[in-house]
Amino acid sequence: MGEPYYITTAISYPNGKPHIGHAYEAIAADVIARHRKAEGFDVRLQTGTDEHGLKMMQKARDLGTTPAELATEMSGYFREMCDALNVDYDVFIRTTEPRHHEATQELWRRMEAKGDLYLDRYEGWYSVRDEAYYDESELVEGDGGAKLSPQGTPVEWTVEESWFFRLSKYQDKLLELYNSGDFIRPESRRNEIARFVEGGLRDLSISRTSFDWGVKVPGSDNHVMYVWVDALTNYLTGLGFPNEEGDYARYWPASLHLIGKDIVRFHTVYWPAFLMSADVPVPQQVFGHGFLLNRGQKESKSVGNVTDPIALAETFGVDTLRYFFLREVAFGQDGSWSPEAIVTRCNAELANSFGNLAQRSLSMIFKNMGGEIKSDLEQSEADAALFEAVASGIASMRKAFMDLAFSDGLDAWMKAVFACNQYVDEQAPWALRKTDPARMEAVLMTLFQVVRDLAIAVRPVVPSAIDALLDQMGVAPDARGYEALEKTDWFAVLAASDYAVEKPQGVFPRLELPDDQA
Ligand code: ME8
Repeated sequence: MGEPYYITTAISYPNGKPHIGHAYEAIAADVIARHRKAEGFDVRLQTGTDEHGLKMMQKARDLGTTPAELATEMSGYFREMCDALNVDYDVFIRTTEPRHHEATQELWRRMEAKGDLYLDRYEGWYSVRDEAYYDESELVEGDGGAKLSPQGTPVEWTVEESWFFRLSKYQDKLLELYNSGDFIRPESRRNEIARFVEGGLRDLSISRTSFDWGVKVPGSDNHVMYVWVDALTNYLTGLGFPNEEGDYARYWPASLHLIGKDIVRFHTVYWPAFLMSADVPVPQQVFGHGFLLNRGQKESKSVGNVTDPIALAETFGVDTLRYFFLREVAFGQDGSWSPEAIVTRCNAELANSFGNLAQRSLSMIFKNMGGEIKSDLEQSEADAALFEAVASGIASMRKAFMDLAFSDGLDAWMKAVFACNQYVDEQAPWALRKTDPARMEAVLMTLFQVVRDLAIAVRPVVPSAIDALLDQMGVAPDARGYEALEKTDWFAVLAASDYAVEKPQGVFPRLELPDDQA
């Protein structure tokens, strides 16, 4: 078994249906997971829903239902979204599960045993929308002088008895963690967090007494834990914590927490401090991705531009959407989408470039060689040069993907596709059919191989379309990982296989803008 690689998404608030930002994060996490699998890692992907807290309680009250019912209904939609987008998670966790209460209470007990918890009175600002406490100095002024959180959400003055966590004690250790490696990415977010922590940390209020929708504090029955204490612990619960054998022993510490930029502070200040206090190793990396905007605008109910990601995938295709998100957005930065941008990008790159290369190569093999794959062929310099160009493009792509630079990686992949299309035009195999059939066969077999390799390389991004393509090429389902890309002699690969080309059918159809969006 390969090296373990445990990746998690944020767990979403199921106070409504999933939006496009949720889809973006889930897709990115799935592409990372599939890519690491292809690279030979033993991958585990976890996602889920974050069901406690005031925000859930208030939403349920507004809807005239209970938070438990609301969570169950909405959590189902998040799971459906993952299935619809081909997000192949290993664990879908809900924080209302009993095993999660146990894990969180155990973490609490360990922090308490360390002497890091004390009872006091909290007086300060709280944003229900962010489920976050803010310092007076962090607040900004909204319309009419209203006080808002730095995220622009309303805050309310809160006074109650509360358990506190000695966050201040961990300031130096946290700074050491940020300086010792790649704990926070991208760099800009690392700097932002380091500045925040250097500015001094106050102890954190970590329990509430004014409502009861949460995990009970051990020994303090009238307190429920602050929702972020319980939410963050989901990453441990999914591995069977507090049982430290089995999955926990294999996969903890997590390799990567993939989250959005708005919740980096929780994951890189509070979470590692809780873990240090409980003597649990901290995760290896937290990556804060950017926000996805709709034509440059935040989606919101008041603007009326909220998009259902499942409907979007139905309109344009799941693979298309996955490719678009990773190709269009520089990972870590904000990105913008629109129907026109999806159609333009995916037609140019998937349909016209790669799709067309695959379709015309396989059609010629099917028509002119009866779909048969041959290996006893003479290689020309042009063939060797193409193999070289494709191998180096794929190597760059893999390197970029290891570094989570998806857009750059796909750019390298696309350049290799261009080289292939140029090769087809220059070699003009259709003209060789009568004049030099042996050469035609060598050209078509060269194309077969580069299409196979380019397909395998991009499979983590567009898995369904590539599987349909590899089926048509007779590539066995268990021969689609990156180990299939290792080779010294290109034609020898064909000799060792029982590939055959079926009547090909395009796997990346040309898209058109739907009438209502044209
Ligand atoms: O924050 N573009 O849940 P959530 C990209 N429950 N990503 C976006 C986005 C957008 N427009 N809007 C939100 C929570 N996200 C907590 C997490 S983890 C222990 C608890 C991202 O449903 C957001 O940054 O508000 C977060 O990573 C994820 O979607 C879930 O957001």
